[in-house]
Amino acid sequence: MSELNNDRYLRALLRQDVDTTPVWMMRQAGRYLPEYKATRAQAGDFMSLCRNAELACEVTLQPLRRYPLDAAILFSDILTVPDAMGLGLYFEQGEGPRFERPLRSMADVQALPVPDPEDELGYVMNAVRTIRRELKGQVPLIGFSGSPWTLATYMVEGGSSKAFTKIKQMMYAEPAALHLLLDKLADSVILYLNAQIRAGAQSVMVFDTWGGVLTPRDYLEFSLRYMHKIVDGLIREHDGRRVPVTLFTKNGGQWLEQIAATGCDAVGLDWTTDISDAKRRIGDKVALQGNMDPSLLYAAPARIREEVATILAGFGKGNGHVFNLGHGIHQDVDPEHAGVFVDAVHELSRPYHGG
Ligand code: 1CP
Repeated sequence: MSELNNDRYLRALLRQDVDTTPVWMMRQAGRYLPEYKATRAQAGDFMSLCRNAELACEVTLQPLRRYPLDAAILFSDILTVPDAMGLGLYFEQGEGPRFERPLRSMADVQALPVPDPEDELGYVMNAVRTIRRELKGQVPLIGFSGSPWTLATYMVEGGSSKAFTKIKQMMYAEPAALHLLLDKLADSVILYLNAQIRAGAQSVMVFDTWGGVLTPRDYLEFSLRYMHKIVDGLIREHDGRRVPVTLFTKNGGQWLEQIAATGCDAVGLDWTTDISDAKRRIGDKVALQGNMDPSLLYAAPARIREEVATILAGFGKGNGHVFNLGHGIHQDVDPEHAGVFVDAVHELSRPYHGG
């Protein structure tokens, strides 16, 4: 078993004792940091940054040099998987992600390959190995993927979406095609996350950013069912340690019990759920990750600290809380405010642990 200097994050996910509540931030490497923008410019574009193990490692470590974060997250993107399936991912200046060849029909779905993670996605595994080497056991490394449903939205819409028109049309007109797609994506994600674990990821998280746009019934059928398949297919122990799995559905507050029942170790919460309610509902089964509104980082330091204190009090005493934002950090926040947030979690959470 390789040694970790700080394993609070892994311990909290397993609901074990910690000295202070661990904290990291979704999208902690990114455009709010001037040093990220400089490295991205050096790489040329976003995908070149992801494909270069040394530069991907550099941007992964940048937020850890500024803040005493309790975890690092692999610098990559959820859309590497559809790209490896042949859809042709590209980013246009000032625009979101796009695909050259979006999926339109059952025939397109049938023709999709399940990518070999050591081949088409070998650059991600190289980044994982490089980051682990450079972290030198400072904190654990989180690997990740998108949920099948969330990946499918980009693959069918051809990019970001507001109304999800095309994928919902497919859902009603050709549900078998959508199920085949989701099943292939679940198989691809299992291989991809297991390869990340073998390469050195010490915990994995599945981002279901768009599960919350589904009706209550459709969420269970088209999103949660395939995340459950992933949880069942993952390596849960590696290098002598349990590899915790976190599932995060944005806007998923109404399904917490069903998410917790998949057998995952932790459930991510956005800011629209009260953490004390979440703890009452599922806190005896899983750890909770979250859940400050990322917009709070626009507030003054005193207000940020007050919000951190309120969330800590909501969770109360006991194990099983990983502090985070309820979604990714916004690109125009003041980096100093992120530091206020991280320090407030460590300082204000001590009374909730030990004794
Ligand atoms: O211009 C740039 O530099 C690119 C911006 C960017 C960044 C920094 C993109 C494009 N991806 C990333 C990195 C990233 N994406 C990480 C790793 C870094 C970290 O957390 O520190 C992770 C975990 C993601 C995950 C991701 N990508 C999600 C799920 C989480 C979430 O925020 O909801 C989603 C939906 C994506 C798609 C994507 N990739 C990039 C953008 C701008 C988007 C969102 C597009 C949209 O809103 O639909």
